[in-house]
Amino acid sequence: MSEQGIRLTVAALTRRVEEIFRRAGLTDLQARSVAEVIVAGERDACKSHGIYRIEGCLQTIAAGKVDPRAEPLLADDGSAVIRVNAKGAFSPAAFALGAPVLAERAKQLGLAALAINSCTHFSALWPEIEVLTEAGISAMAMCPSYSTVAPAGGSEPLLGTNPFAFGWPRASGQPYVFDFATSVAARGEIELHRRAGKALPEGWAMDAAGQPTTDPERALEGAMLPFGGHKGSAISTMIELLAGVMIGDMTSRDALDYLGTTSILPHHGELIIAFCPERFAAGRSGNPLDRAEILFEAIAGQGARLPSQRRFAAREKSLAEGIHLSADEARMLERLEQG
Ligand code: NDP
Ligand code: PYC
Repeated sequence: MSEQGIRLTVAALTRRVEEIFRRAGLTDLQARSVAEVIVAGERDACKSHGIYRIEGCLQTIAAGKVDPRAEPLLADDGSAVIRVNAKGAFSPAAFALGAPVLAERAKQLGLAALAINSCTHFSALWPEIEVLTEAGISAMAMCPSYSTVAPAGGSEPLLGTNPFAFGWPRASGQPYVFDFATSVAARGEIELHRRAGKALPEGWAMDAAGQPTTDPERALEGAMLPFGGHKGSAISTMIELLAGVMIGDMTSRDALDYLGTTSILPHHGELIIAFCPERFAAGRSGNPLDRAEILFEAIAGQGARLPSQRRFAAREKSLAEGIHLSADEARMLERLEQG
């Protein structure tokens, strides 16, 4: 293989990743949905949740902390709260089951929520948000993780990197979507810095003694920092409450106690809240989707970019030219295919 690496179509990479997961014993639904979310990360240049995550998934299966044969179960009583018990499966399979009901219920009632319980969660949240914006629905998604982040003013891991994502549908073109860890950076970024032998930027993490560090190894042993000081710390705490405590699932501390390690993927729940903008506007002046466009144009008019623009540009390139994998990544894929 050339040291330049290889290019694969999205479909070809998805087939290969799906096959790795089938051979690891996942059901068809789990293998397909997990492969799709990982390849979406790679396609959109979100490397922290791309193919490097395959090994973490396989290690979590081997550790018996995710159930490869679990069939998630939907519980729908016709109300605004829809539940999917993942029964120990990977979260994308549970979301795939609940998402169509969530979108339909948000259109019917104006507002609906999907609570996913008992899942192993490793993915970016924007693929889920985009399913809902494609259905004309605005949505937010959030979940705990496991304790790796110190609250603002503290020095010990307690909160997770707790991602938060939001999406707004746009009639023409790509949706407005943001999706970020509530820590300064996703833990996956620290791991990628460690693998590349690169120092972290200042202000990402503390070592185990509570001192600032730019060494990824020491950061992984110590604590990450929330983004925006007390503001990020409060949003992260809200996620622990809504997507942990409120839905009767694990907080990040519970998840770490359950696993006893951060070397495999965390087990907890997820909350997705969906809104129908037209139902909320209820005939008041101005169509909400049209009014949103005025805001987006004003942002772009100042030369600022919208979140996800980088990602959408990467997607267009991947779809046109194929997904580029470095030689090391291509070798990793081959190694995992050989079992
Ligand atoms: P980033 O900081 O890379 O990006 C956060 C968001 O901000 C993105 O929507 C990004 O859009 C946007 N953005 C970045 N720069 C700009 C800019 N200059 N102007 C406007 N918008 C901008 O994300 P994180 O590293 O915090 O998180 C990465 C991923 O990790 C997320 O998808 C998250 O869901 C996932 N994650 C998952 C966890 C889990 O437990 N499952 C835990 C933590 C994180 P763009 O992509 O276009 O740059
Ligand atoms: O990147 O912080 C992270 C993360 C934790 C769990 C899945 N991704």
